[in-house]
Amino acid sequence: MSKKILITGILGQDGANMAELLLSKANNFEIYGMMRRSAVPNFKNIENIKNHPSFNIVNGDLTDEVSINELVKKIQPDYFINFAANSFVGCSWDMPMQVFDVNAMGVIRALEAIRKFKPDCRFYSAGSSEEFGDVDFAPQNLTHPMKPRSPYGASKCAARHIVKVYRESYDLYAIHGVLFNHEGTKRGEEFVTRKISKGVAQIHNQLRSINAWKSNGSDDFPPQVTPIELGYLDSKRDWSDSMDFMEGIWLMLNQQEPKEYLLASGETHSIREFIEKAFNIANITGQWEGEGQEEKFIHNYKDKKIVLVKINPKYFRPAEVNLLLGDPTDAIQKLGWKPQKSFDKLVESMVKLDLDEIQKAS
Ligand code: NDP
Ligand code: GDR
Repeated sequence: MSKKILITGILGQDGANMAELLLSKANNFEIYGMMRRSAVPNFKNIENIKNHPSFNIVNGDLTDEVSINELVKKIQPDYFINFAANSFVGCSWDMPMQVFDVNAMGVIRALEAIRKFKPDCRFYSAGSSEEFGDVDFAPQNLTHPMKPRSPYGASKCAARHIVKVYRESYDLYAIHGVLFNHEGTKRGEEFVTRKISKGVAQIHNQLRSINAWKSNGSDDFPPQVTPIELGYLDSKRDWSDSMDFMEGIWLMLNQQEPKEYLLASGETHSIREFIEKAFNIANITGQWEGEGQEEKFIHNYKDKKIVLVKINPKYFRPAEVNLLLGDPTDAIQKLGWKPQKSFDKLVESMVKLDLDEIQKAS
C-alpha cells in the first residue's frame, strides 16, 4: 500500500528537501507538494524531483480554509507535513497579522481539516527556536519558557499551544517539533547565511576581474567590489543542515506515541564567524576594522583596502535574539537521530555552490 504524504511549503527549502528525502527512501510514497498561487512561481528547489512519477503539485493556501479542507478530503493523506509559513523573522514586524494568519491560524486550519476528514493522519508542524527569544539559559531544551522577541516568534508559540490542545483533545498524532536554524543550498536568499554565501561568490568573481584587469598592466583599478551589507553581526545561531533535520522530523512522525523533540547542532556561532569562514573557503583574506556601525571587513589588495562587508542599519531589527544554542540530546538518544553535516561542511557546501553557479553564469 502506498503512503500518501501532503507537504506544504513545497517550493521552500524544507518542503523541497523533505520531498527529495522521502522519494529517495521508499518507492511506495506518493508525495503531494502544496504550493500557493504566484504570478511567477520559482521551481528551482524542486528541479530534480518535479518530474518524478510519485510527485504531484497541488494548489492551496494556508490562509484559505476551503483549499486545506478539500486537499485533506480528496487526498486522504497518511502524513501532513506543514512547512508553509511566512518564515522571515525580519519582515514579521511589517506584517504581523499576515504572519499570524499563516503561521498560527494556518495550523488550526490544517488541524481542523485532519480532525474532520482524516483523523488518523499524522501531522507535523515546524516549530522554531525563535519561540525561546531572549533566553534564560543555554543550551535551550523544551523546558525553556517561551519568550519570543518578534511577531514571527510569537506566532510559532501560538502554533505550539494549539497543536498540543488538538493532540490532547482529539487524540491526534499531531506534533510541533522545535527546529533551530538550518540551512543549505536551497536556502532563501534573504536569510543571512545565503546572503553571505551569495555575496562572497559575487566578490570572488569581481576580484578575479580586477586581477585580470591588473595583469593587463594597468596600475589602478576602479572600485568594482560590491560589499555585502548586513545588520547586527554579534548574534549567535545554532546552525545545522536542512537535510539532517528532515531525517529527524521523519523519525518524529514515526514513533509509537506523538512526542515532541527539539533539533539542533549543540554548537553556536556568530554571524561574524560565518562571514570569516565563508571568505576563507573562497580564499579571500580579510580582517575587521572600525567599530559599531563603522565596522568593516576589509581585504588588503596591494596598497588598497577593499571593503568586503559593511553595516547597513536598515537590516537591524526592532528587537534581536542574541543567543541561540539548542540541546538535541533527547532527539539523539530517544529518536536515534544522527546529524551528519558539521558547521564547517555546511558553510563550505553553500559557498562552493554559489561559486559554481556564478562561474557558470559568467
Ligand atoms: P521557506 O521560507 O523556505 O519556505 C516556506 C514556504 O511556505 C514557501 O515555499 C512559501 O511559499 C510557503 N508559504 C508561505 N505562505 C504560505 C501560505 N499562505 N500558504 C501556502 N504556502 C505558503 O522556509 P523553510 O523551508 O526554511 O522553513 C520551513 C518551516 O520551518 C517554516 O514553517 C519555518 O517557519 C520553519 N522553521 C525554519 C527554520 C530554518 O532555519 N529554516 C528554523 C525553524 C523553523 P512561496 O514559495 O510562494 O513564498
Ligand atoms: P533567523 O535567520 O532570524 O535566525 O530566522 P536570519 O538568517 O534571517 O537571521 C539570523 C541573524 O542574522 C542577523 N543578520 C541578518 N539577517 C538577515 N536576514 N539579513 C541581514 O542582512 C542580516 N544581518 C544580520 C539577524 O539579525 C539574526 O540575528 C531563521 C528563519 O529560518 C526562521 O524561519 C526560523 O524559525 C529561525 O531561523 C530559527
